[in-house]
Amino acid sequence: MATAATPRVGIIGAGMSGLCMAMKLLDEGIDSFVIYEQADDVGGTWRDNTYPGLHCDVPSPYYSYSFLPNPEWSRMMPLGEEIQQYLRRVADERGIRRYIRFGTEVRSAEYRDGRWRVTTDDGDDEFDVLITATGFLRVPRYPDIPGRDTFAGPAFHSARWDHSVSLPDKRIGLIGTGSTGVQITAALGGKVKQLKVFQRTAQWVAPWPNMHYRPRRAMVSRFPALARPGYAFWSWFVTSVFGGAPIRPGLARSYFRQMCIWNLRLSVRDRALKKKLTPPDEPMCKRLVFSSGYYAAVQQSGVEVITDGIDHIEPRGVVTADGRLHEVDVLVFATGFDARAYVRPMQIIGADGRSLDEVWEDGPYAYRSVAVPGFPNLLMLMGPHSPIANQSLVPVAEDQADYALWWIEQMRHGRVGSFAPTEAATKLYNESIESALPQTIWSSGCNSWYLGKNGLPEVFPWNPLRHRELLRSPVVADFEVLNS
Ligand code: N01
Repeated sequence: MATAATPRVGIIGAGMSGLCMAMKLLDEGIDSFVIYEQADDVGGTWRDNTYPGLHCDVPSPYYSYSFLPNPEWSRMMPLGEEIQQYLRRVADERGIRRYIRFGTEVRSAEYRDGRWRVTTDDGDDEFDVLITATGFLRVPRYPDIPGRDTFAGPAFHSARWDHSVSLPDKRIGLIGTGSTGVQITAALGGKVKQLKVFQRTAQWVAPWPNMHYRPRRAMVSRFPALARPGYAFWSWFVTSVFGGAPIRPGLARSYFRQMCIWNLRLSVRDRALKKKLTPPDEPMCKRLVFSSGYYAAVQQSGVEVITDGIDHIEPRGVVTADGRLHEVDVLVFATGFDARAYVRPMQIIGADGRSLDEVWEDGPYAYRSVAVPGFPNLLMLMGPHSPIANQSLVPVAEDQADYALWWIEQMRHGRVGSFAPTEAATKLYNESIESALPQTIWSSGCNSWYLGKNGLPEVFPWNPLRHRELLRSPVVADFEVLNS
């Protein structure tokens, strides 16, 4: 139960990270919190994305909270709907729903007189600590293609899938070949009347068979401890191999490189198609795509990969630069997200009246991905430069939530009234990030959503384990701390 000194905590977002924060608070006996959720269900990205073929390309044993294994995974790579079911179950079983204000969008939050005043359409509320858990790929990015709105048929973003549209009898135009476009193509190729894939830049695709998990499912249901070795193995594999390969040359990088090259060579016979599908950049420069069905799908009859640039969209379909009209019945934009939106368009206003928009004018930055100078008692989950590249975000959220909890505990025990990272410590941290980034493969010359305004990737340039180390022991000297 909360004591008189227990801070009130406002959490924005009931996705994977917001739920994690709630569980950490409840485990410490802190129930003085409110979660704001603009939608009517938990789940965040796994609630919003429902496109055909949706799954997570991180092995399922490692895509669950370390303290709550999920015996229900049916495959090596979890299906989107299974992740959503898992998160729903977590919210139910841990009694989190009663703390959530569903259908309540936070318009703004302002730090005034030592507290955060949160404004929603339902009114204002005040908190000692504000935690943003809004994810980072949340705001759909629609392509800036002339005539986009003139298309006569159904047209929607991959993250806003219109399930009222029946697909098998349709000609579908799919714009975008990132992780999402590849998953949609693998699911629909050969199963719809026509699939026209508009590819601006080819992607390297690593094969990864998605095996079924039924035997394990039965066993883990009976003996949850059996999930631990799987979690430990995949934790090691994902952080060391996926985590190490992009940041330095070596065995892991060569392994993925060769895997992608041979996957294309062996899977695609037609030379013209192979040429079309050969990316101009190094494997892993863009976020690596994993799929064992993509190359087979693009070779199905009725599937065409179109590499001529898109000139415009008209009511009947897509017109490419060569003047050809590609007639389609449905248009899908798998064109990604505004990865720099973070909490925005919400207005967050700090102690000196400056908004996060103003402070982040040249690009989002943070102290160790979790805090921003001038914004006392604000903590971010999945903030700028979090280790998000081909990683499981669940342990990242856990580390960041533990860090937030540490500060909340200091407040609860009266040791701290307010805290915010200093400008100097934040500058030093971001300078070290900037000097490490050019050595990563993400900076090797490609266009990707990792890249920020200055052309440098906005990801964590070291092994994800270092992120854990950075958060494990808070450096109080890096903060301006006021006692209550
Ligand atoms: O988006 P993207 P995504 N005209 O930005 C193209 C996560 N995720 O939704 O490469 C034509 O990667 C663009 O072309 P180009 C994961 O972190 C995870 O696919 O810029 N094309 C590109 O092909 C992933 O990285 C899972 O030249 C245009 C595509 O659209 C992130 O989400 C599954 C265009 C956008 O690719 C984003 O993936 C799915 C235009 N005007 C997603 N504008 C997991 O399994 C853009 N494009 C965990």
